[in-house]
Amino acid sequence: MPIKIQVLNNILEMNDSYAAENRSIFEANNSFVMNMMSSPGSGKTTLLERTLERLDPAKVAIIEGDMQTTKDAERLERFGSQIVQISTGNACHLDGKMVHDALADLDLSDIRLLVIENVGNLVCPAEFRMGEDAKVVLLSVTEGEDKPLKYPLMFREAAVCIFNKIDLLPHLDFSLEEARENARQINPQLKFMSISCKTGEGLDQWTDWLQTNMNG
Ligand SMILES: Nc1nc2c(ncn2[C@@H]2O[C@H](COP(=O)(O)OP(=O)(O)O)[C@@H](O)[C@H]2O)c(=O)[nH]1
Ligand SMILES: [Mg+2]
Repeated sequence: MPIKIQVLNNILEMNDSYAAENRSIFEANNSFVMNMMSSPGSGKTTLLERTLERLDPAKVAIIEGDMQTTKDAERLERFGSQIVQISTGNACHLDGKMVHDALADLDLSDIRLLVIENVGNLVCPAEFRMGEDAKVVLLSVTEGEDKPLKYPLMFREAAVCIFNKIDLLPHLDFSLEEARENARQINPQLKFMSISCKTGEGLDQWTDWLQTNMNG
């Protein structure tokens, strides 16, 4: 086997063993764990703000992944949920070990929902499992309908695809139907939601989905 491929396999195998350990910690605490992924600026942190306004913050914990700065964690601090920041430096994604290390700083015993906000990027985050129950991909309607076809792995791995910023649709040529069709080609099982973090449209469906999983 070529050496480069061997090395990559070893990295992914090591990642998977951390992911399995994380998984057993999540199960032992009965925490539903969601890995939130998107391009930078699609609205992950804003959706978390809207989510924390609607759920009991004592039951929610957050792991914030960013290459630089603690800005997102600072935006969420006011809700009072447990938050751990992971600064990835040059790494473009979170991985199983980073999440495993972050778990040392969280008490999951009362946590029904752990949200991991991944580094903003439609490519690498999809490749690294962290032991989560579900991957959620956000796509802002400003990004274009073709993104599921251009970045298929992320859409294949996701359980839910959220189209955000639908308040902007009147100003754009974006077709929700075309975007859904493109994503369905990649992943026929994908569940879709269309939301606006600005107007609140669609957020009930989102929090219903979360609550069903938190109680499950
Ligand atoms: N118009 C509009 N702007 C939004 C919406 N959601 C987020 N934004 C804005 O998009 C920008 C990036 O949001 P942020 O949550 O930081 O994205 P992240 O990088 O994915 O965490 C911010 O200026 C938000 O106010 C939305 O539903 N509608
Ligand atoms: Mg963010």
